[in-house]
Formats: sequence, C-alpha cells, structure tokens
Amino acid sequence: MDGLTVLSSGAARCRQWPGLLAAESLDEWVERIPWQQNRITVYGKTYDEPRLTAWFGPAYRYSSIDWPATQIPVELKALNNHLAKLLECPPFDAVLCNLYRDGQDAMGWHRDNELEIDPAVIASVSFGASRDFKVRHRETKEGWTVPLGHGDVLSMEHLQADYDHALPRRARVDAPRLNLTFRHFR
Ligand SMILES: O=C(O)CCC(=O)C(=O)O
Repeated sequence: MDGLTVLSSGAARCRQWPGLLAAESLDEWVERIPWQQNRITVYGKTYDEPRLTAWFGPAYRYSSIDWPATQIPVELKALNNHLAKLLECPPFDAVLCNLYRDGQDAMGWHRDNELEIDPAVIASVSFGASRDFKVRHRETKEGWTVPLGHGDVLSMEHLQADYDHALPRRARVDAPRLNLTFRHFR
C-alpha cells in the first residue's frame, strides 16, 4: 500500500494513509498510556508543556525533558509491527505518545533531529480530533498543511534535516487528539 504522497522533494517525503487505523478507539488508547505533564524551559521561562506525553524506548532527552529507558508495552507491539510492514522497515525502537486535550494544546516548530534518532523514517499515528500538521522548509519557508484525522498514518521520510514541523493551536477544536510517533534509534 503506497499511501498518498503529500510532500516529495529530493529524498524528503511524507506519505499519508487516511483512516487506515480508523477502527481503533481513541478512548482505549487514552486509557492504555500512563500520561505525564512535563515542565519545559524555553528562553529561560519554565511552564507546563501544552500537551500530555509518555515515552517508551531507550533513554531520551528533548527540549529540557529527560525520559528514562522504558520497555515498549505489549499493547503497542501489534501496531509497531503493522507500521513496520506498511513502511517496509524494521519494527521501531521507541514511541513518543502525545495527548492534545483540545485545540489549546499544541507543539511548536521543531525537528526530530537528535543524533540518536534515525531520520530515514518516522511513523506518526493519529486518533481523535482532526488537527492540522504543518511542515516547513527551513530555508525556503515553503510550507505544507496536512490535516490529520482519526486513524491516519503519516510517514516522515528523510525530513528532519531540511524541514521543521508543528501542530499549531486551533481555537475551535474542543476534542482530544492522540498522536503516537514511532522512531528508530541508531
Ligand atoms: O502530534 C503530532 O502530530 C506531531 C508530534 C510531534 O511533532 C512530535 O512529538 O515531535
């Protein structure tokens, strides 16, 4: 299954499989994950990160957050294998789980470019409210908006060197969205 190509430029590519996992229940995924409210420090100011998160995988640090190593739970293993088959890659080693409680929760422009993360393919799965996922070239500022809905799978392939991505606030969204980002460690 090839998916829709939503961005393709040189080696960089994003593919989307709309509704591929639509049979899954948002509420069940919310219950399965031990959510955590982290504090982040940006430009010397510390505040609650505007989303809840959980991490499974080797020890990992992003922004000012230190995640200890944690096993990927059995509930995520079937999904991991499914994604690996879809994307023709080995099963992923790590999963970052994000819960956006409503449209006020968001993620600013960033890249997943930590040295230990393999940028060849990152798989993102969304459940719940539809939200705009934005991608922007770091130099040309050319941008893409990909609405991600319930059950959508999105691949980010060789994207992290030249592109930033973000999930902006949306005042009119009053329902939760859950996102799982599967990564390979190297
Ligand atoms: O919620 C999303 O779709 C993106 C999450 C994200 O960019 C991240 O956690 O690095």
